[in-house]
Amino acid sequence: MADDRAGGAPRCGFVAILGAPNVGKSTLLNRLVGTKVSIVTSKVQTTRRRILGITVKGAAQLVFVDTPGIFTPRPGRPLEQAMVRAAWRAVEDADRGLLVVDSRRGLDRDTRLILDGMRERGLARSIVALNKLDLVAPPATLPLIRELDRSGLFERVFIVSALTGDGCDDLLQALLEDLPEGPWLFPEDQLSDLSQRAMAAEITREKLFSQLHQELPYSLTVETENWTASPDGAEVRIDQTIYVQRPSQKAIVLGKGGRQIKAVGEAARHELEAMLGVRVHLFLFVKVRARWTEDPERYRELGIEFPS
Ligand SMILES: Nc1nc2c(ncn2[C@@H]2O[C@H](COP(=O)(O)OP(=O)(O)OP(=O)(O)O)[C@@H](O)[C@H]2O)c(=O)[nH]1
Ligand SMILES: [Mg+2]
Repeated sequence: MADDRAGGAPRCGFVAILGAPNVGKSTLLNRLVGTKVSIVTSKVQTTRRRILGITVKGAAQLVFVDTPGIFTPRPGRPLEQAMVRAAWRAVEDADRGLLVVDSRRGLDRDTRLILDGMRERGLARSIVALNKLDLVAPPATLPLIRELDRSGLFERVFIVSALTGDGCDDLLQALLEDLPEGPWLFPEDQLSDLSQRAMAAEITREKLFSQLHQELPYSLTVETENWTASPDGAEVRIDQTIYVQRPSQKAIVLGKGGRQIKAVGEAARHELEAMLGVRVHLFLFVKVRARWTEDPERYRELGIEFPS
């Protein structure tokens, strides 16, 4: 890859993508990296951990950090507290913050909370991406841009649609140009820091989030227990456990005659096969663990710290 780096001294840096739940952070990460590294659903609080998405352009390696949406956690919900804490920590560790705002929602309570948090932490030089441009008329974003400008926290504002890709090239270019000089921190072909096992669990969780309703997705977590490739490498058997909190939830996840879990398994298997390029045999088991959200072991599997 010597040719690729011929553009000058190597540069590398971390950009943390932060914002309120559901504003499109993970969609934007996937768009900027050019491949799916973080799951996306129409529901809030999809992302639960810090996830790296890495992209290389010429001499530059840009490491994006996807974070859980930042909101006021409800008292007594340790998972929510851990998610919000993981998000702030990722932002504090990064070279730069990229705040994503939903152009339609504007500066709602959650986003104002984030602006306050950025001020408290002395985070400046951040960039804003006003997302979901495809859903608003551009002039409607002007008051929003003025207000973000007045906050003094941001160097630049970009108007983008992570869904269609509009404006995303300009944003990426600006972030690349700004990277500090320094050696690359990851191998050049690495796209993410999630192991295949963890990504496989995330994919199943995405399908559960999409197919189940109301509060149920927030009551479950998925872990990959076993991953066995066939000797010729053409097939893989993956066993996963879905932890729920109550027997009634287990019944819903299974569905009548096992129909629900079958549909989830089918959707997850399709995506895993496309991702891995091999035949996948996916086995899903549902276990009731009333207090899994208070079990540090489950947090370790999730890649976040148990709130102490
Ligand atoms: N119309 C439109 N929808 C978008 C855009 N970007 C994201 N979405 C949708 O917004 C929803 C939330 O997207 P995510 O990427 O999961 O949002 P997030 O900010 O990562 O959400 P959390 O992880 O829950 O905090 C999904 O239904 C996306 O398809 C966009 O530019 N335009
Ligand atoms: Mg997300």
